[in-house]
Amino acid sequence: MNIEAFLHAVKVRFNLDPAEARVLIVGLGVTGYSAARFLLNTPIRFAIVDSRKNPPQIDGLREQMPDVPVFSGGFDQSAFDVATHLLVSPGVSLNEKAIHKAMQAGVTVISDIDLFACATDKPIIAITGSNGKSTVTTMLGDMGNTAGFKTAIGGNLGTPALDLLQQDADLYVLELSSFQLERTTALNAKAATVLNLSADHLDRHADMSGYAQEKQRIFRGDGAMILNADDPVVMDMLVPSRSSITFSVQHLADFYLSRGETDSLMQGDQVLMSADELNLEGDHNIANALAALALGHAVGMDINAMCRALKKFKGLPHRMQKVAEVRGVRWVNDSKATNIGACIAALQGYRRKVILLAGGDGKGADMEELAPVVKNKTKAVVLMGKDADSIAQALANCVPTYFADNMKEAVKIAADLATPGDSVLLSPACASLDQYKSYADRGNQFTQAVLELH
Ligand code: UMA
Ligand code: ADP
Repeated sequence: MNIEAFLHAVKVRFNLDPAEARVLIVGLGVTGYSAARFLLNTPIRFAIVDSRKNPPQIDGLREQMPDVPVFSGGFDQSAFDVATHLLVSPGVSLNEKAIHKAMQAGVTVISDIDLFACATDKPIIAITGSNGKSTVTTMLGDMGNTAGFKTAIGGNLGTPALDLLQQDADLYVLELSSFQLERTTALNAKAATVLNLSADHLDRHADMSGYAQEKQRIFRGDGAMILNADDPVVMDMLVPSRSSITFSVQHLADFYLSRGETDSLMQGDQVLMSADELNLEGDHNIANALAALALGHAVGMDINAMCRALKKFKGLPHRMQKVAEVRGVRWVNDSKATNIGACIAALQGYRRKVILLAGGDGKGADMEELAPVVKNKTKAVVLMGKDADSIAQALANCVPTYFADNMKEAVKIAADLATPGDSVLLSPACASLDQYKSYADRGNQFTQAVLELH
């Protein structure tokens, strides 16, 4: 990193002058810790606050930077009182009283993504949307590396953006959540997309339009806008004066799916590859591939190299992942379906009715939206977790519903209901944290329970 250029950028962008600024990092998860490691190599003074008594990264931090002040076990007002800038982690709501008060007093809120954007002059591809972010981000990593760009991928995907700067990359691909975007102003991605929009995180955002507005912030700057022509809310974000590329699985677009004897991925009138060559289930994954092609094209990746990478792409774990076939029943792990849109996309891919395992924390979404597709595509639903009762109410009169206390029980109920030729799909439409450590833990417990059926 060129430190002079970085300090100049944060001064211009955020009036952040090391001589006077005091940055308070709010949250000591992986984001807060990465920000602390980054700021330690600059002259900027900072402290950290976390509401948890034992924040996850406290031991590493105390060992690596014993002199940095850390306030834990609450949002200590005295820490906020002296701050000129707050770097707020994505897991912390901006509606927190201490943050709200600081903002009203004129303190500037920034994000780790802002610091990242000020620290690099390399091209950035930025990806958001309700579903498909991780898949498209990972596809682009493979495509970029195949096309000869040293490509680093991260953000909401897992590796915090600032840690990516340690890699010697020519191109950065960032998956960004609405929480990250909500507090980011400095990003000027060379290519950015909102893949799709469906209800999610309505426990944190006031309503769908507030959620869409946060997502739209990914287009700040003057880079290419990559837009899903099948999603009217996304298409409304088009700024006519900007360069834009569309993708669609329903009709003609810059990158689109042509249906025929063999379905093909197309760019204009050029056939790029057949849809069968993509080793992934469902139209939603074809949409993801088209979005990735459009994003790669916007930053100058070779189209043939991108297609080569797509043909090798095997998908990510916990997303429509076949776990086993037991006594003629196919078991599929889609634990990453943490919202309604993902569950609907999963169900729509099936021709024959499935047994669905769902439930968890619905995050305030209206589960009635699931009813039509559940009616058409499932023969029974097994529900678990915090919102099992309210989902059952929303699905009343659609199909028989069953309740399970845990994953093992849910798998047992589904196994009793299934007959050879059936599929059992874990696609919960809910977050996992009410009963599991993470969506991956939920998916692993599912896999384990299925394997024990043998
Ligand atoms: N927390 C507190 N008090 C605090 C700080 C955090 O209780 O003072 C809680 C939060 O409410 C949250 C948890 O701690 O439940 C983690 O929050 P965090 O901001 O410390 O999270 P990080 O460890 O920094 O991880 C974040 C993203 N997490 C969230 O947005 C909740 C990670 O996305 C991301 O991979 C990481 O930054 C690197 O960029 C995870 C995620 O679940 C995978 N994202 C959501 C999603 O994909 O739906 C948005
Ligand atoms: P994200 O990072 O946005 O959560 P993932 O690629 O991890 O996206 O996929 C999350 C869930 O959404 C999985 O259940 C997956 O099958 C589903 N999914 C992936 N792409 C799409 C899409 N374009 N539209 C709807 N659902 C999708």
